[in-house]
Amino acid sequence: MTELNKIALKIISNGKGILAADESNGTMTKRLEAVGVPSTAENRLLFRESIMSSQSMKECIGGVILYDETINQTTSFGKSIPDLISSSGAVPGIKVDVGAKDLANSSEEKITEGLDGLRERLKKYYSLGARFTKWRGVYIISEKYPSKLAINCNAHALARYSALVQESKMVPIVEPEVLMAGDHSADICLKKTSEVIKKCFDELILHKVDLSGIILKPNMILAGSHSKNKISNEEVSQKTLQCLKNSVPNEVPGIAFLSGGQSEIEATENLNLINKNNKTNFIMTYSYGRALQQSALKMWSKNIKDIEATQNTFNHRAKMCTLAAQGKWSHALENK
Ligand code: 5MM
Repeated sequence: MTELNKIALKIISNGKGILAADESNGTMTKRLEAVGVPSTAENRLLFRESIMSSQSMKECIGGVILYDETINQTTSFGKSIPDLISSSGAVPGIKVDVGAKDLANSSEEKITEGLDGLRERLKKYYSLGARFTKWRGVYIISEKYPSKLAINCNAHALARYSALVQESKMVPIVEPEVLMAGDHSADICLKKTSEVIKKCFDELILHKVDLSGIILKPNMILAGSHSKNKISNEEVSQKTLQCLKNSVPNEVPGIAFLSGGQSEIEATENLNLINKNNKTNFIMTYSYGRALQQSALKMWSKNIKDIEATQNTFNHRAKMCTLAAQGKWSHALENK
């Protein structure tokens, strides 16, 4: 077992999952303003240190993805954020892409940037305590999209990023997110997501990335958010498993899904069914942003000093997701 494989397994084994708290300041500002809290560096830290000090950090969360601002912050009780995460037994991680920019010659699509100077930034993040990283490519679905161009160049960037991250002794999370927006069917999502993931692995292999030392972070297979033909949760799990079984090499230790705009319950129920029906060797867990933090953020916004209520809400959500990562979740437990 390589060191990278050990780190990956530490993050995702035994029902543990990933807290994706890597919202850039722009996105975090939208999230905070939506619940009526001013987006200051102090408030962003207060919410994040509250949930990152909760009990479920020890029991449910194997890794936390941070944003550059947060990995450099010190909590109000004097610990650095990476130390706070490590002291709960979880692994600190960092988003290293600098965002999705318009793709030249296909301006409705995006290419994720951040390769320039990445080797040097990785050294700095390692010294701050990070042991894994994240890079997200985004793809839209329509009749003509994602284009071959977007599929190829995002896969190339994800592979170059992964190779550099492994060189720096950290585990890359490879996140190709096929967005839910649109009126497409689940079968179109299945076809296009499979194409995207397969191309990512072609490039990862070309770039000699050690596949046992990565974590894949894909979307689930869903009908578009405006589709009239929604499918059942059972079908979501079956199609998602079909996609991954056919496009992910066996060496990959685990898959940590993004929630992508699903509600907290939907994302939990789908993950639970995926695990119940999983006949592959892949660990299937969560790397949720919104589906882990939404309720906690709402609760926190009622009284930003009431840390206990915020933590209770977060603990419940994390516990439900961890049960789902083991196929042990139920509606009854949700409402207990
Ligand atoms: C937490 O949100 C991340 C993106 O932030 P920016 O758009 O501000 O850079 C995002 O990459 C996230 O990690 C994943 O998409 C998963 O989040 P969801 O909310 O889809 O589970």
